[in-house]
Amino acid sequence: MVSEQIPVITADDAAEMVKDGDIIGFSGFTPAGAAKEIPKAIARKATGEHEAGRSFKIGVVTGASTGDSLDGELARANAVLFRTPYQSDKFLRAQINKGETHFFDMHLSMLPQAARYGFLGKVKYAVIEAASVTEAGEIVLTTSVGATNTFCNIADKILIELNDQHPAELKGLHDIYEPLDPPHRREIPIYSASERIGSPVLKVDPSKIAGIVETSAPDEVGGFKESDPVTQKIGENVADFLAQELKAGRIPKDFLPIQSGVGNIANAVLGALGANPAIPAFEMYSEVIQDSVIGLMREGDIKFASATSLTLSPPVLKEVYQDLDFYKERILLRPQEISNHPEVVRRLGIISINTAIEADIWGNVNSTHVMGNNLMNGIGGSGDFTRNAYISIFTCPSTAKGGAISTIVPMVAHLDHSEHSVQVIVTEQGIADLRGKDPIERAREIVDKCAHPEYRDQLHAYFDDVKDGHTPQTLQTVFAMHQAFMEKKDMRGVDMTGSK
Ligand code: 0RQ
Repeated sequence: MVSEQIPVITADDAAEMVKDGDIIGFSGFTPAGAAKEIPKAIARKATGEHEAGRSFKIGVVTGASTGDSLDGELARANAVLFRTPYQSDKFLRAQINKGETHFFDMHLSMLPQAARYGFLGKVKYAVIEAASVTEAGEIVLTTSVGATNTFCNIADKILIELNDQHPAELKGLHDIYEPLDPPHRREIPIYSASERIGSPVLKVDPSKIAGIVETSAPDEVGGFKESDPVTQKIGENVADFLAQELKAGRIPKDFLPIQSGVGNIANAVLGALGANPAIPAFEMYSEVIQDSVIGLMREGDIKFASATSLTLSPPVLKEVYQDLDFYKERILLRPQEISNHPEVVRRLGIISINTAIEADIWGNVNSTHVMGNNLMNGIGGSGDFTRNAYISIFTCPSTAKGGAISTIVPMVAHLDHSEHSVQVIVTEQGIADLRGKDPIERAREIVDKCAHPEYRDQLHAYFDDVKDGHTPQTLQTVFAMHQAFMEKKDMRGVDMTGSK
């Protein structure tokens, strides 16, 4: 027991407090540090309420995606009224794409301030995971910070999952700092990736803690696929490009901090950066620390990593906990408002590397919607970094679905990152450097360097002989390749010459 005032309760007791329509801020940025037992209990309550003929849905606000115990369970119980800012759960995604759950896609750095400003409605409960809690309300968080600090500050009540999978020695891994709101905001005083500006503990008003649920549930982080020849080649291309920039003196010789997205391509890119002898040991100022970072840290290729979550598969997290002193000197977890802060990204000169679903020949990128309609995950932190990066890079395989989709298209079917923010596109075919190029020069660069050879002629046919305008778009045919995929499941062989 923490104190007489803070009761230890069951997850079902906690769920009982939650009412239909409540908005809840849950901890979690990826499955790392996500609440698990209380959302499962809320899902059980929702099912019971629905069986009794009563409505029961809650607003679910988190740091980013979470694990199956949160998004999966609540979606299967049909208990999600709205969801923001990011998700990657297949059940929830299906509900969102059927129009059964409202989802609004937000830049992750902006979620905490939007919650503080009241833009998301009144947050009733913060439901968070902790490694330890004191009577005075000092909380050591677990494998992520995300927006947990903000949720605790603005919620009426706090419910804590005290998880004994995480050692008390985690204290010192986190750096909790929340900016003042306008018109009183000052600069975020971070001048290097490893700079500490806040507190190792999250301080909350202990009278707001409505109860503690004791748990032992591990983070629900899946493993990674071994990189295949395509992701391997993308990684090598990114590393070659950065080595070339270094040699040309366009990147300082000490190198710059790296931000890297999540997933298999991101893992392969980091591996390739570590393996390239021309690239010196570097720092990361990113949002997610994945398995590959830990290996590279061990080998001395990564000197320091600042992020908001430690998204590690169970065996790698175990390795980190067994040698926590080593990693605590090299890893720092910050609130997502700070890890992704545009001001800091611009100041530190971060090289951003994120993944596209598709890119167009002008340099616009779609990161979120398949064929323009169906949400995949969300924009995540990719916009926070891309728009403010020293060099912004997007990677993707040149084709999807066995070659039937070209990821290089005449115009993206949904826009997340515009041509004004995207500087470099990399596929397994090559590197398109868009800096200082006009639209036609960019189109040639992207098609010739990044498109799959099977699609190059038809893409050239779209713009080669069109002389009309600065960006010679032809609206009648701009989505002909997408249309062909919708009709016959293949973008190959589409006649784009009709555009002339
Ligand atoms: O589907 O497995 O059913 O075939 O999309 O594609 O190539 O496995 O790549 O897992 O890295 O995901 C952009 C979604 C890429 C992700 C995205 C299909 C493809 C496959 C996945 P299948 P891959 P990844 C940090 C920064 C946005 C947020 C972000 C993402 C599936 O990286 O969500 O960057 N990014 N956040 O077949 C139709 C196309 C397609 C396509 C791929 N053009 N058309 N389907 N697919 N291209 C994260 C955070 O902020 C926490």
